[in-house]
Order: sequence, then C-alpha cells, then structure tokens
Amino acid sequence: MQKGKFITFEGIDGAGKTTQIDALEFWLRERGLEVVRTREPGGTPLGEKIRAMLLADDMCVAAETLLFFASRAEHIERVIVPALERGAWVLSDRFTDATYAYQVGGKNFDPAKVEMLETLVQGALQPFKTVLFDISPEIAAQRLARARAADRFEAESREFFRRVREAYLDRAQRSAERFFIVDASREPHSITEALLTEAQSWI
Ligand code: Z5A
Repeated sequence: MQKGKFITFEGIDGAGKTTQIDALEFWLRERGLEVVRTREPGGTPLGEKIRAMLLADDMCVAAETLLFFASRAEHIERVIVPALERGAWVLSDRFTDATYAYQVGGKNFDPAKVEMLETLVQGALQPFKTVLFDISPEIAAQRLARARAADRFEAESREFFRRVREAYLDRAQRSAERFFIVDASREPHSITEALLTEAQSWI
C-alpha cells in the first residue's frame, strides 16, 4: 500500500516545467512533507547513462522507446516505489505520458507496443496527478533559443512539436481526472499561483 503521492510534469520542450517544479517542491517542503525530486529519462545512475545516449545518439524509434522504458524500470524499482512506500511526494519531470506524446504522437510508434511496455514495467503504477504545461511550439522555441543549444529532441521540427502537443492534449482529455492543464505561455508567477492553488486539493 503506497502512502506517498506521485506527481508528474509534462509538456513540450521549453514549456517551463523546471521553474514550476522548483516552486511546488519548496511549497511542499514548507509544509513538512518529504519530497523526492526526479526526472526521466534519468533519476538513477543507470538512468542518467541511458539519458546521455538518448539525448545524443541517433537510433531507431523502437530502440529509443525501449531505452526510455529501461530507464523507467530502474527508476520505478529503485526510486519511485521506495519513496512512495515511505510516504514521500515524488515529483518527476516527465514519465510515460512523454512516451505517448513523443514516440507515439511525434514519431508514429505503435501505441499498442507502448501499452505492452507500460504494463510490463509499471504494473498498476500510475501518477496520482499529472501537470501538463501547454504552450505553442513557437513560444517554446523562442524560449529555448535564448536559453541553450538544442539537443537531439529539441532540434526536431515545429511540426513534430505540434504533434507532440496534440498527443499530450489528447491524453489529458482521456484522463481528465488525472491531468491538470496550465497555460504555460503566461508569466511564471501567475503559473505558480495556478499550480499551488490546485496543489492545495492534493494534500
Ligand atoms: N522524452 C521522450 O521523447 N520520451 C520519453 O518517454 C521521455 C522523454 C521521458 C528529455 O530532455 C527529452 O526526452 C525531452 C523529451 C524526451 N525532449 N527534449 N529535449 P530534457 O529533460 O532535457 O528536456 P525537458 O524535459 O524538455 O526540459 P527543459 O528543456 O529544461 O524544459 P522545461 O523544464 O519545460 O523548461 P525550463 O528549463 O523551465 O525553461 C526553459 C526556458 O524558458 C528557460 O530559459 C526559462 O528561464 C524560460 N521560462 C520558463 N518559464 C517561463 C515563462 N513562464 N515565461 C517566459 N520564460 C520562461
């Protein structure tokens, strides 16, 4: 029986997740709650090695999807489940919705194969809540151009990110009780305000 809460954060690249996860982490810690901050791909020593390959090396979409799930299996077993069993709040920058959005929505990978991997690796584990930072690819690209050089995913076309965004919105519509959608084109402080107002109902 898991006592903690598993919250995931999703959106296209440059949506501003990092800034807002910082704010939620601070807010939860102020309330005396244990927070485990993590990310995908990554979150474990093996996961970080897989992340380096995924962001840099060219590979087919099947290999890419399997590597995301390999990183996820390690992450679940060694980080997420132990933390939830202790009663911690796990804040993960991306999880399986990203595979449906990027590999299925963006790269046309077969969703039935992702469902099989999801069942194999996660069993019944699903996020308690997922915050979707929704933003147009144009605004997100402007932000990233100011911030840093593009990695393998960030170098994809606008059309790719349009498909990824649509796939996220489609998932949010299908699981409306799990998703909280924020308009990520707003000023950071107004996004934080919306997020923390919503988070009050999660405690
Ligand atoms: N991926 C996948 O394909 N399949 C999967 O299953 C999983 C992942 C799990 C991980 O890279 C990549 O893997 C990701 C999807 C893929 N694609 N990429 N790239 P990552 O972890 O390095 O990338 P990310 O998750 O997109 O993180 P990010 O690029 O750092 O984005 P962010 O956290 O959403 O944005 P940010 O760093 O908070 O902000 C970006 C810039 O905008 C920065 O300069 C901020 O100061 C600025 N910013 C933030 N908020 C605002 C607002 N509100 N207004 C104006 N400017 C802002």
